[in-house]
Amino acid sequence: MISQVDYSLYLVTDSTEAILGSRDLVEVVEQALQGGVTIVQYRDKTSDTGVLISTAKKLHEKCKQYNIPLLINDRVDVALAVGCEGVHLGQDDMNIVEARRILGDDKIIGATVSSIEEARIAVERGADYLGIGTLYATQTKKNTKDIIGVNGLRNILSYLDEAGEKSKNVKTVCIGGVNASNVQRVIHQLYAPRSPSSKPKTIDGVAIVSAIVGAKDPKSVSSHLQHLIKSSPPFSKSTDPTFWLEKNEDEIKILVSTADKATASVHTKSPLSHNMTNLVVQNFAANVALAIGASPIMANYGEEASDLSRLGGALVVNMGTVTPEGLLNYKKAITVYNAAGGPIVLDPVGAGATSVRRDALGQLLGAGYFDLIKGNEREIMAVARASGFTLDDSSQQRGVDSGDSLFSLGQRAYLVRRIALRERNIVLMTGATDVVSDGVRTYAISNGHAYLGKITGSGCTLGTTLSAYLAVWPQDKLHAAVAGILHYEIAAEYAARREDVKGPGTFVPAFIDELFARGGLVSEGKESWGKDAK
Ligand code: 3NM
Ligand code: MG
Repeated sequence: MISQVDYSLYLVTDSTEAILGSRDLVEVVEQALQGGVTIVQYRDKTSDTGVLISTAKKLHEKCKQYNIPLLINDRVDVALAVGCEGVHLGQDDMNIVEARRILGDDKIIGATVSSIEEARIAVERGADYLGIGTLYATQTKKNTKDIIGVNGLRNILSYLDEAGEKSKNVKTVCIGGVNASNVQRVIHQLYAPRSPSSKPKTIDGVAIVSAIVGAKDPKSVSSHLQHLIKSSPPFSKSTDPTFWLEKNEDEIKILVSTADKATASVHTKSPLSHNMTNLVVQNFAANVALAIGASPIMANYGEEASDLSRLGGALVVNMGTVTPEGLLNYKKAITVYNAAGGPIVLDPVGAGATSVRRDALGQLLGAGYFDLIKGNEREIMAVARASGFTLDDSSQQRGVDSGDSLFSLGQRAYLVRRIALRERNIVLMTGATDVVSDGVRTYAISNGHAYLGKITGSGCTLGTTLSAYLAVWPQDKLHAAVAGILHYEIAAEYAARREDVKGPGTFVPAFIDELFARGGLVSEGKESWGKDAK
């Protein structure tokens, strides 16, 4: 029995007024069983032992009908009395070793853990599975020890992956705030290989209380959740990357021809570029979007996102002038775009500059999936930290300007690739040479012009440009990004070469003209780009 347990949709019950209300728990659980939950934990922190046993017996009868295991939270005695399949033990409950002695090897014993150390001990003591949390803050359990987020979970999973056979094989579920709006993204983000070829340890299931027990229709919610768990999220449309560029002329030719096609597509399809951007660049970003053939809307109010997300365009979240209210608006928009599968570009402007911005970045990374994250070196370093990497550099970003590079091209490429692999997206680090990667293929592009560093909003409007490219070229988001970068940077080169351009001021209008003129002509600049990176 134990080896075949399906942990994928793990229902944890709750009998409180706030969640169960006046309904009958056994009926609610039966509906969830009909909807497809794969394992049930009876969790009741307040009832007397007699009530616990009689309810558990009824639940066990129902579960047996559906061939689904029933576990009891905390109470080894209740599990014994009922003869159900096992127990779930919190950190303050009976020691796993003692519970095992009482229950025997055939019963399932699960343990709540929220750190690597707790995970190590639970595995050592013989837990069959770990309930890892708290993923997100939840009304259901207010006295949780730590909110560890996707990063904390990933760290525990990587630890288990590398700490020997026993921990590699232990089953895992995540718990805390999981619901239909985030379940696919959470599972997607918890798949975090260390290198392109490695198969990481993945989460075996999601444990859910309120989203099922508190639902009006637990059956349909469970079956919807089951469907979401089994299918890939709407934003993961692109094909799996399969190679890694080493100065490959054929690949460069493909990129050039793709870039031309994608550029033409932006013109013909005129995708919506929904910008939630900072006060400084709104006008410029709208002009750039128009010049490349996209259809811009500057809409910072989150409530507008659900209508806009249905129009086949893409969203830019640019946190250049972030406020608490702005952050709430971004989160709303991110949730609806993720659900609709519309691409999102995150531009973490000045993310390393203040603790407010670092915190905002952490919150955004926890709130959704970003198809592409772009930033200068300091910003991408802040992203790396927020994504759970430890960097030994301590330099403090001053403004939103990029500053001097601290790293070699190879180091920058390595960092970008690692973040992309972890976040399962595209990461672009801009600079004199831009490095862009999907975690497997990594390209370095040396186009552009120094004037781009002398005007405001050149990074932000590149984000706007990339959103349009992602919207029209979802089949390969990395190629879409490369196409957008080339369009943008080759236009800058042509603009800077114009006789009437004398400096940054005259560069801006010339640049907009060249962005407009370069539609479909990316291949003209090909002799000057395509350097590869490792
Ligand atoms: N244990 P919901 S969080 C029972 O972190 C429980 O160990 C947690 O409820 C932990 O799915 C939690 O309604 C409640 O957010 C999860
Ligand atoms: Mg407990």
